[in-house]
Amino acid sequence: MIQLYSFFNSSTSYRVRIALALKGVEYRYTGVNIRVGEQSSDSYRELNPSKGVPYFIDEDGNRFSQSLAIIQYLDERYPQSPLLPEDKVEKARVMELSAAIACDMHPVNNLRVLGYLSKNFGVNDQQNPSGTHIGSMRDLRR
Ligand SMILES: N[C@@H](CCC(=O)N[C@@H](CS)C(=O)NCC(=O)O)C(=O)O
Repeated sequence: MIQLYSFFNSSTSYRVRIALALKGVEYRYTGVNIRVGEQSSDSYRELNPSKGVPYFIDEDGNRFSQSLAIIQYLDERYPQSPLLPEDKVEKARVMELSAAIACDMHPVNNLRVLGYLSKNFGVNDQQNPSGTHIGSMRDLRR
C-alpha cells in the first residue's frame, strides 16, 4: 500500500491528500509533527533527507518528496479523474497557478524560513513575507 508521511495542516501535504482522495487511492498515513521538529529527527532524515512533508512511497518502492512531483506521478499512474485539463492553454493556466503557490508563495511561508527570520532578524507573524505574493496571485486572475 502507498505510504504518505504527512502533517495535518501542512498545505503541501494536503494538496497530495486531496489528489489521492480525488483519485480514490487508499494509502497509509504516517503523521510527522513538524511543529515539534519531528522532520529533523535522525530516523526521519534518514528516510527523507529533505526534512519535510509530504513524503511518498509506493508499493514498488518509488519514493518522492515534492508535492507537485507526487501529484504528477499520481495523475499519470491513476488516469481516472484527471487532475489537469487536456487543452494546452488550460493546462498551462493550472500549472501557472500551481507554481505561483508552490514556488513563490509557500517557500517564504515555510517553518524553516520563518524560524530563520524570527531567530536572526526578529521578524514576527505580521511581517511574514508571504503576504507580498497574495497581491500577485490576485493579479493572475483574468
Ligand atoms: N516544495 C516542497 C515543500 C515541502 C515543505 O517544505 N513542507 C513543509 C510543510 S508545508 C515542511 O515540511 N516544513 C518543515 C520545515 O520547514 O522544517 C513540496 O511542495 O513538497
